[in-house]
Order: sequence, then C-alpha cells, then structure tokens
Amino acid sequence: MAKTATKSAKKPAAKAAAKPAAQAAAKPAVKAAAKPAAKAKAKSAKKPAVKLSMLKPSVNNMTVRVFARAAGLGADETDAWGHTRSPEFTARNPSHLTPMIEDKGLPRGVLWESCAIMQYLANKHGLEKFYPKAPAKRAMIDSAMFYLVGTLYPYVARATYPFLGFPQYAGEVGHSDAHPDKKSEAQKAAMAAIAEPLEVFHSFFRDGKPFIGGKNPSIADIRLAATLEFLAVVDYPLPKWAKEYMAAIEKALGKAYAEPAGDVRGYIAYVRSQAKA
Ligand SMILES: N[C@@H](CCC(=O)N[C@@H](CS)C(=O)NCC(=O)O)C(=O)O
Repeated sequence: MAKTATKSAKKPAAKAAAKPAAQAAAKPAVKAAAKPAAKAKAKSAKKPAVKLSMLKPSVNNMTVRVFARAAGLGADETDAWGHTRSPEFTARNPSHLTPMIEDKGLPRGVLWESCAIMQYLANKHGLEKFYPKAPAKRAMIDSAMFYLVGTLYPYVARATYPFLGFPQYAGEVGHSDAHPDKKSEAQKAAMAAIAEPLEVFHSFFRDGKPFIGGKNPSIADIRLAATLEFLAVVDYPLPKWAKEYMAAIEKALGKAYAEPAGDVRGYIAYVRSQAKA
C-alpha cells in the first residue's frame, strides 16, 4: 500500500494543485462515511447548537465535532468542502481554515482554530468537566493542546498528508519539487519523530490517570484522540497504551465520538482502497 500511495503522492496531489484533486477524490468517501447531511442537527438543544463550518475527513474538524456533541451543545454543521477559498468564506475568515464557528458574541462573528473554539465554548457554557477552571489544572490542558498543535501535529501531518492526498505546507520537502526519494525520506523521518511527543502525552500529561483531564476526557483528550485517528492511514504502530486510550475515549463519549470519527475513518478507508487499486 505504501508504494502505491507514495506514487500517488508524487503526482500533483502534494502540490498546491492537489487541493481540487484531493477534494474530488474525497467526495465519494465523505458521502459513504457520513450518511445524510451536509447539515446535521443533533437532538439535544438545551443550549443553542454550534454553527459550524467543517470538513468531514479532517481531524482538526473532528475535534470540534466530537466536542460539540459530547458537551450536549448540538452541531448545526455546514460542509465547507470546496468552499473554504470562496470570496464569501474568506471575507469572513481570511485564514480559510476550518473548523470555524459563527457566534454573535464574538467581536468578528467567527472563530477558527479547533482548540480556541473548544476553549471558548467551554468558557461560554461553563463546561468545567471538559475544561477545568482551576488555573493549575487548566494550564495542563492548555499545555497539552499547544504541545499537540505546535509539536505533535506537524509530525503527524508530514507523515500522513502524502497518503491522505492533502497538500503539504510550503517550505517543506513534501511540498517541493524534490526527488520522490527525498520526499519519502522526509515522510519516514516524520513518522520516526512521532514516538517521542506521543510518549510525553502518556508519561507526563496522563501521569497514570485514565485521561489528561483525569477521570473524564477533557478537550485536550478529544484533540489528542482525534489526531491519532490519522495515523491509521500509514499503519502507524501505536503503542498499547494509545490504543487503549483511544478506545477508552470512544467508550466514554459514545456516539459523540464515533459519528465524527466514522467520517475520518471512512475517508481513510477510501484513500487506502484507491491506493491499492
Ligand atoms: N490548527 C488548525 C488547523 C486547521 C486546518 O488546517 N484546517 C484545514 C483542514 S485540516 C482546512 O480547513 N483547510 C482548508 C483550506 O485551507 O482551504 C486547527 O486546529 O483548527
């Protein structure tokens, strides 16, 4: 599988032009993975549903989709696939990144960055179970999330994006015109680099507790479990603790986790089937 997938990553797919290609390729999987609904309203509506623009195959998006469901906020989701760079979207959100929420209380009406969105919603709705208020406890959740986005995620992206058909970041080997052997070397180096930060989540942040958040999954746990979902595309050998940890989060959050995870897993199954064909 690796061989074929590397081949397909060599194509324009890893370059800027890859976007439409990856998007087109994703469509059937996205449809297959997530039953009806570009707009899916969750039932529990005590609090107003989160107005969320999202991409189904993305773990950054999965994070907020899981959180909104698990927190009982409900998610009023719009599938932004193919629209993130449209003038209408970039006029509101010049970063063109999803997940993005819309909320009248926000100074600019919108908010992007998955962790910032979860922090905001947890603060707004007093969801201490997911994001403790006590400064020291909260600092650990923040540290875990920043460490994830700043250190672990770039390795995960470099290791998996070539196989997912996602464009890589400018300035990186995977994004350049380098020889395929060099790209493969860089991908392998990123794979090898994942183990160290991953272990830090286990030994330092969990520190013997079931979750980073203690007895219950916190927003940092949702962010970490969702990120690890991508590693299936490269058959990353997750340590036993990580497999058990992901299963425990899925068990604790149930459908709130399983449903958005199903979209990511469906996309991965689709790209893997394409690579084999
Ligand atoms: N650090 C950000 C990453 C967001 C991100 O990279 N979003 C990608 C999907 S994974 C996106 O929306 N890309 C669409 C585009 O750039 O047009 C987060 O955690 O929310």
